[in-house]
Amino acid sequence: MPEFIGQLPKNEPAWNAISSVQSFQRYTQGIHFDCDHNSRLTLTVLSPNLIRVRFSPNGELTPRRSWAVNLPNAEWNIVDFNIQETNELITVETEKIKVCVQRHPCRIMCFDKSGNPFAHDTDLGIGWRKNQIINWKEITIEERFYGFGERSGLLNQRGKCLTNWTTDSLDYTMLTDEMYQAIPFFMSLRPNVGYGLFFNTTFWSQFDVGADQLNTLQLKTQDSQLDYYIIYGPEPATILETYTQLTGRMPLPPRWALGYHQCRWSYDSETEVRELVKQLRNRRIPCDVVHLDIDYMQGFRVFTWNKQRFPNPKKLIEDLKQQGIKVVTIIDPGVKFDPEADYQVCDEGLKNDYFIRRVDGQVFHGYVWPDRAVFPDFMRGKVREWWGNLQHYLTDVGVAGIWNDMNEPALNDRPFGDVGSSKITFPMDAPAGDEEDKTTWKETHNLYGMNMARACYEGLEKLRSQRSFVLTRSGFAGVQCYSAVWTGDNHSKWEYLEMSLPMLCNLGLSGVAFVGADIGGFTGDASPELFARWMQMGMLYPLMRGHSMIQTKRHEPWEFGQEVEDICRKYIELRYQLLPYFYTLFWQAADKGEPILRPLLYHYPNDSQTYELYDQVLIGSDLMAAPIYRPGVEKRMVYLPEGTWYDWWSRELLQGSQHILIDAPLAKMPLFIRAGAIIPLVSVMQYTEELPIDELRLLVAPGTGKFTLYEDDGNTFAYRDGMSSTTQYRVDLEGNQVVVEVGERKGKWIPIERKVIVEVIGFGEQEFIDDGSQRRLVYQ
Ligand code: MIG
Repeated sequence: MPEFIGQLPKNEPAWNAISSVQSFQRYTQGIHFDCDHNSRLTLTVLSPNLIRVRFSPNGELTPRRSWAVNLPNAEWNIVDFNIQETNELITVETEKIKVCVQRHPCRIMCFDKSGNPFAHDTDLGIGWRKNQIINWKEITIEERFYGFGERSGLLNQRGKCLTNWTTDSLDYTMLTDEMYQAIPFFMSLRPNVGYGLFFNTTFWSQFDVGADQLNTLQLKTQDSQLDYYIIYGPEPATILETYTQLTGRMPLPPRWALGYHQCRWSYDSETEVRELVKQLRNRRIPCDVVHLDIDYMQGFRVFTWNKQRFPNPKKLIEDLKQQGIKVVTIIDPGVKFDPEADYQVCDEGLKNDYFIRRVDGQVFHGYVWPDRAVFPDFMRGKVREWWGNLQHYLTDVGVAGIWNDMNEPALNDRPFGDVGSSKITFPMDAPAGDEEDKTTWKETHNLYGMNMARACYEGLEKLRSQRSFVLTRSGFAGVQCYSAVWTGDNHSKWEYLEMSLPMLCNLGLSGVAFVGADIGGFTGDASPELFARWMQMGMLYPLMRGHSMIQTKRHEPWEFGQEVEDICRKYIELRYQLLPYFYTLFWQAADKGEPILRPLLYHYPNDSQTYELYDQVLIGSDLMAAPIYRPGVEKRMVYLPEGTWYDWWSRELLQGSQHILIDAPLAKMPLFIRAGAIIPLVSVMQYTEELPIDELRLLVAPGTGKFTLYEDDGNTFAYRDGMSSTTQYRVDLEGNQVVVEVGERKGKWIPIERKVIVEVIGFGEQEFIDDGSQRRLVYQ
């Protein structure tokens, strides 16, 4: 067992406290402070809004780890900063913020340029004891807290104690703490002030956000040093841009991955998969992807196929491709321990010593789906390379994406289902990582899932000439660089529908934009009403996947009667119409780290009405949805932020800065367009590549605004060599006229010849053949 997993015992020894600053020296990128007991504090200025704080009780800073997710200090441009010294304070000032270090007692205080304080240490400052370190900070009355990676419950996380320790949190509830993902990052917001904090520790860590003491934030870790980054905004968008500069951004996924995904545990034979696709196409339910869960394998052996049920996967996948369906297969990290059989994955791993060993040198075993299993050490480069290449067993037959499950890791000490079997993890003292940078799982546990996803992503990038789809259940800060994330085993209950939006929003505010929850709920049977409402909300999820557990009632859209099937079709179709809009949002995520699904506070950070608003969401900056998530409800309140809005369905004009009551019968999800919005739409297709896009429709809401449309081939890596294009559209009001300006298309990628129809709400349509040149359209 780990030394201090979970709450610390009450009778822990007292903390050693950082007391006074003795002296300090400036260096190119910051300042070193020598403190009492030989302890040392270092501030590094990486950007005018980004300061790294490190504290070491014994004065030594460990060198950078090979698996570190933060961009190295050396890769930041040297930034200007001033130092001022008084008897009490040493102040570091950049263009954006001031960080003051008080001498007695030593504590750190930050201020924006108007003098608003943030991220102040309390008088206790920093403390430490054996293998633990803590930092106490003040929380002001108005502050709210968001992000923290994957979190259940609603939006604002203040008042909770949030642990960063990846766990198979099946059956999670509103109150669950440890989740599949561990992302030690948050952002704090109050009117005019916003900052983010990335706690740079891979060890077990915890944020106590005013749970223990109402107005105190505690950062705790089992690391031997304190290492965190202060990221000043004040806008959430600035915080995220900087945070993702530090930890990375998502690569552009293939465009088909933005379509509808159909999944179940399991479509477990070729016949069943073909029948499913036949139903999808006959019923005209658009779909791009079918996922195969664990039963496609031979006895749950990863990288194999069950020959009885899938006699010719290559042929099957080829036939599905003809129908516009891509196949994604699940892979777990546990490799069946099968040395007697001729199972290559196990043999190669054993022969090359790729599996995790206990501290006594024995190969570590755990029990998962294939029964007794061994686990690759994904912290090692060679192992990742080997694993990455193993994906060829799947890509050779045409698989286009991989779904990484159980990688928290989830495993038991005895065969699944045995009496007394309990969840375990790798022994905390077992070695992990390469020889040059060896450690134990105490330090790398949180990184296991992300490094499995990384191995997969890097392997697929080598094996396929097109972009692939990667999905993972577990991850750490930076997981966005390799994979999309889904929120694991939710239930087919209204509470989980309600919780899904804030969960996905908090993931988005943690740098992970490509996220989704299982539509319909994984565990249990959805009612027709729940399913219809879930598909409406699911259409907003960046990853739109329906999934359900084995032995539950089937959850395909046609399983709930004609009315629900029609509702599902309507919302999946809407998703397909909005694809050019969504694709541009994915580009914004890849380019700037922006979330795709955004809580309202993201664009209205000074409007405190948005701070607790978890049941409305913005898709990009211009579309706002207010879904229904309770049974029997056919009306709801909607908050319209400042400005003017239009009802998506009736095109009615609505004044902002007010609450309205809106009708929402079962077939309707309230949806609004911001005045000044320009939303690109295409016609409905049964899959994203069904037809060439020879007609693009721009839906314009009168007002002032702009939108940059991003386009490329949607499939290959040519965009990295500049084969992409952007077009900027602007809308403005001039007297009684609405003027739409189409900018010149920039970039090397040229779309096929197409008609562009520009519809201004209330003013009618105009159209032109898109030759990439500038033009001005006037509406009156
Ligand atoms: O022990 O592969 O969260 O999506 O269907 C359960 C079977 C393992 C858990 C995943 C779920 C998946 C299921 N998996």
